[in-house]
Amino acid sequence: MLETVQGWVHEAQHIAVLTGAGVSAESGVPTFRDAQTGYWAQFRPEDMATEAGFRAHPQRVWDWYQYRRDLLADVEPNAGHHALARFAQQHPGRLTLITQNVDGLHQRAGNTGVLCLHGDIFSNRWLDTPRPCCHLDHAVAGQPPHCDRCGNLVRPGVVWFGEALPWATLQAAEDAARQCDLMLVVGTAGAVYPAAGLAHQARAAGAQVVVLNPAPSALDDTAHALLRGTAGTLLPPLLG
Ligand code: BV8
Repeated sequence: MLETVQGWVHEAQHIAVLTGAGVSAESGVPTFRDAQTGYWAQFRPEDMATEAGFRAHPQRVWDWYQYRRDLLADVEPNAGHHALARFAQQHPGRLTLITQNVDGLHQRAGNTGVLCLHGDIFSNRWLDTPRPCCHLDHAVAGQPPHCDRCGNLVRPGVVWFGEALPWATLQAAEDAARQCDLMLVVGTAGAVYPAAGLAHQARAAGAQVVVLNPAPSALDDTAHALLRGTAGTLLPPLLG
């Protein structure tokens, strides 16, 4: 099956790649659901990655993001990230990279123009619409940092559950899904929407869909081919 998909990659004029947390697993980054270990095992990520969760427990949620940021400080992009970046550099305009990940590892591997559906864990923004008194660079240190004039809290610049994805990014991702002739779905459980819906859109628009995952996923039924394996072992031979 790998040889067949290599042939599809060779023939495809426009490849859309949708990645999830699994593509960073071989860098040592726990996947979104595996990240809950130790102290954090008692909390559900779906509850913490929400505005309501942050408003109810600002210091807990802020500390959770700091914990994840600290984990990311010591990791490097893996062979899967590098294979995607190399292909994009060698074939300008043929690959659109769409990621659900907030870890920045695709960009650190050299991919540019990454469509980051769920934001960037290393960015911050105000929780409430900032007033003139709110200067992010003057936010008073704390867990979380906040405006010392009006108490506005600083929050991570990611898309929480229940929040809209950045409109232009989602539109670009949907355009790529509908216009590609091959979609590679790499390292995602396919449980989070509207991101997971991109695989369905690609399939419906006539693209060949390939799922790369060591385990079954909710998107397996969209696939014309399933490659059971890890991103770090499959992407280098697949993309050359
Ligand atoms: C929204 C940032 C509406 C935060 C994240 C239908 C349509 C629209 C919405 C919904 C819908 N149904 C439900 C919803 C609501 C919700 C949703 O999808 N809920 C789920 C839980 C059912 N969606 C939303 O709320 C979205 N917003 O729809 O807003 C709206 C519109 C207008 C106005 C207002 C509102 C927002 C969703 C974004 C949430 N934010 N991240 C943060 O990181 O803290 S999502 C977060 O979870 C990640 O970013 C990632 O996207 C997701 C985790 O998924 P995966 O990446 O798949 O990771 P997971 O750990 O689950 O799986 C890892 C996989 O890797 C596994 O399959 C494993 O086998 C594989 N693997 C392991 N090792 C490897 C590997 N694969 C390859 N190689 C390996 N080595």
